[in-house]
Amino acid sequence: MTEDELKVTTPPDSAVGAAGVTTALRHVLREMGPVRGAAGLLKLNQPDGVDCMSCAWPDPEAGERSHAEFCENGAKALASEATRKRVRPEFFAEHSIADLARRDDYWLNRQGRLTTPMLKEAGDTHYRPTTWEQAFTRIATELRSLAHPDQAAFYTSGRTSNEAAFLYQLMVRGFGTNNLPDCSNMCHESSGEALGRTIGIGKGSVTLHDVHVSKLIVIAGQNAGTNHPRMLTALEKAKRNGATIVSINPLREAGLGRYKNPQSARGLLGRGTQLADLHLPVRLAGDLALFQGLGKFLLDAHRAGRRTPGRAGAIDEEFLAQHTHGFEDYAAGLAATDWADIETASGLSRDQIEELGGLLLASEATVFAWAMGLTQHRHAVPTITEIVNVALLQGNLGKAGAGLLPVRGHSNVQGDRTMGIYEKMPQPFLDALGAEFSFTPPIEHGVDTVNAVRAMRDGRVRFFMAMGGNFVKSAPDTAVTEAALASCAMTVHVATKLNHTHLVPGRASLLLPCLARSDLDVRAGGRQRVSVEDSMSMVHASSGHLQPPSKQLRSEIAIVCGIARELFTDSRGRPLPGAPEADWERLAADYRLIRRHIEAVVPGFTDFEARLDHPGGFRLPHGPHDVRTFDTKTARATFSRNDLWWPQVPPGRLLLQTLRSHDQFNTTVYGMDDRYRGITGGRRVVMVNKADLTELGLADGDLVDLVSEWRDGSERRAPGFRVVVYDTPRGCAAAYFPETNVLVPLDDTAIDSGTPVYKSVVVRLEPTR
Ligand SMILES: Nc1nc2c(c(=O)[nH]1)N[C@H]1C(S)=C(S)[C@@H](COP(=O)(O)OP(=O)(O)OC[C@H]3O[C@@H](n4cnc5c(=O)[nH]c(N)nc54)[C@H](O)[C@@H]3O)O[C@H]1N2
Ligand SMILES: Nc1nc2c(c(=O)[nH]1)N[C@H]1C(S)=C(S)[C@@H](COP(=O)(O)OP(=O)(O)OC[C@H]3O[C@@H](n4cnc5c(=O)[nH]c(N)nc54)[C@H](O)[C@@H]3O)O[C@H]1N2
Ligand code: SF4
Ligand SMILES: [Mo]
Repeated sequence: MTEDELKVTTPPDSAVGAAGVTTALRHVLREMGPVRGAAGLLKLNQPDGVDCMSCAWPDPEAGERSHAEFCENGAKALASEATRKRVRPEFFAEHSIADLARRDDYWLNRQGRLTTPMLKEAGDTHYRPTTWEQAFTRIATELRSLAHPDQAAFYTSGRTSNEAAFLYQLMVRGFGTNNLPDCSNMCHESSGEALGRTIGIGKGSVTLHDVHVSKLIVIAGQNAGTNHPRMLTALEKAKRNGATIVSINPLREAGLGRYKNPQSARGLLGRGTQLADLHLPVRLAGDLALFQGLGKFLLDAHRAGRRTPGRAGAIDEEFLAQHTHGFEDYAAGLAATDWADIETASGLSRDQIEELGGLLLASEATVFAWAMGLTQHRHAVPTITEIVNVALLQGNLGKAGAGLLPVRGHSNVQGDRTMGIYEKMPQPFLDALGAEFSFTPPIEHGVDTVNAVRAMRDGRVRFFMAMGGNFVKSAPDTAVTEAALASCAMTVHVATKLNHTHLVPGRASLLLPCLARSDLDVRAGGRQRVSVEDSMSMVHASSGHLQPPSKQLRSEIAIVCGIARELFTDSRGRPLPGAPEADWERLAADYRLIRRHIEAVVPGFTDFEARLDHPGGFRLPHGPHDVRTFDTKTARATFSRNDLWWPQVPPGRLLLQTLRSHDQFNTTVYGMDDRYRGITGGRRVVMVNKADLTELGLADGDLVDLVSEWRDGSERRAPGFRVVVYDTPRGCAAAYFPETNVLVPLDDTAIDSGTPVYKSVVVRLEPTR
């Protein structure tokens, strides 16, 4: 793809419609062909079918689903996963690792599904085929050779099923470490941290029904039209029930403009439904200020005697008295905060903020939704606690149509956490795990993603295993992360498709191909299903049904069991002293046995197997939502007092956010078109406000290098980006991830969550020489 093919047009003001349907079908036909394609699509998100592997948006009640219960990006994800193309051993014989490492993610992904376990030993230039038994022995030998279990780290990406995740963390803890970094560390960690300390549970409180009956839905820092497309259907339903919708975003994302529902003739042919009633073009990282402004507005309105329908005043004094702690301190903090600072930090006028304040005042039940636009900033945790503050003020928690909704990314990232994929899992979980499998799990906290990179870089971690994901491309500071990974004695990758991380091997490296979610999974105990948990704590079954790409593939579960058996048992299959007591072979043959263990260890899974039979699954308990109980120190929801902070950008510099286009799933690039932003045919673009460009002496179409400047004086460069004039607030710019990850300093992380600061990188634009 050359930059000459890059085309920029005015972004459309509507989303989906017929263009979404044709794009989806084109991908499916090209990758899967008509028969396999139709079989795949008809089972996607159906109660007896496959849970969509793309995002974590929930499905409607089983009885309310249509025959085509998926979106364009779900179809693209399926096409990419269930493609008929194959990467066979001959491919690796033909291409050296160094040769493949020069290809981009788009090319790598298009080569197809991995088919054979591959091994690279020290000195090898190529991956070569190996057997599963050799692979397992090789891994176990390497792990046993480490001086301490903490010299190994085990990453998880969020597509892994509950069952695989549960066994994986059991294996890791059985080995003796809590080094379980995951994609969540780079994603909603800030939300988990903020919610954990304020409402006592790190998960969102909202159900799909709440969205449907909400009066006001505030969506901050989320591009739903691209990243959670079926959220638009839920918003359309809310809208028909009378909801008002507000978008808080530096960009005017097309998804919250007019929505053309592909499942109705009106949507396909007509003008569609206008979703957002109000758009607040907040400055990058300005949401803390904005929500403080909203808090001030509500308190002033309350003092002035104004009322929210159904309440005695603008705020819900009864809820505050019964359920919260720390209000006085919070209010004192707000009183000391200046409107002038709020305006500077947010880039919004007081009038604009008060317009949203007025909507809050008029709403009986408000939902607050957010995603990466809020979580990937230095002050992400305090920012999200300010959303909680505003929600608490009006009692918008634990009642129909209201609540807090961090919209998760990967389809099972929330479930993986529930299953124990967490470097600092609470002690009661570890105790239950130890009791169930008669061993003593390690208690010292492990490394998160950024700390895993640091530990590899510094030689403290020498073994790295990844259950899915594309670690070197998704982590920050690409050059540092690559060097860190390459310094390991062994890297192990369980994956469906080839990506760049597999081409940055340690001294030895294993590439283990696994079944994907849409693949039929038949084990000794018969056809298997797995379970997943979505953004709204709904746990349900997923059963693959497509013919797998190769007979050699194993499920993630079978792979974990294979390694664990080698690591923990003697030649007769008897547990070694101190190892978890588990029958790894039987667990790999019949996943119901895994679910029985989950039931015994993880709260909320009573009667797991039977409840999984229920079409649509079941919901895990959520204290604040269900009964207004809060598992905090004071047993109340906690207000937070935060200093107003926002990033200072030196003159001549811009604040850059790195985000997704409409044609990718994280590091998997499906194509070159960001249709909703009017940018097609290329990805090396940087979107900049017109006035900033003029001031910088640049023009639309210029070719520039992006150079990030960090506070320690270090600089990082991403060369050759085409400038695109775009509607974004002054001082703010945007470019796609993962091309821009080279610019993000490893040590630039959010306070208290450790999430890389992917959405506010200080950069200068230098004309490319
Ligand atoms: N098709 C598709 N679906 C996906 C993914 C994918 O890559 N492709 N990825 C999945 C994953 S893992 C995740 S985590 C989610 C991500 O879903 P999103 O969070 O929607 O993803 P981003 O593209 O990072 O978009 C961030 C949005 O926040 C806005 N924003 C950036 N900074 C700020 C800010 O400071 N304040 C405010 N108010 N807004 C800001 C941006 O303009 C953009 O609209 O999507 C999931 N679903
Ligand atoms: N600059 C910047 N960086 C970011 C972000 C950002 O907004 N900006 N977002 C961050 C976020 S929110 C996230 S979640 C991370 C994502 O980080 P990761 O989860 O590490 O990355 P993905 O691109 O989702 O991983 C894709 C790979 O997973 C493998 N895979 C796919 N399906 C399966 C499966 O079923 N099983 C197995 N074993 N493997 C599979 C394939 O090999 C594929 O190449 O990136 C983060 N990085
Ligand atoms: S909204 Fe997300 S989970 Fe639903 S079909 Fe689309 S990509 Fe899949
Ligand atoms: Mo994510």
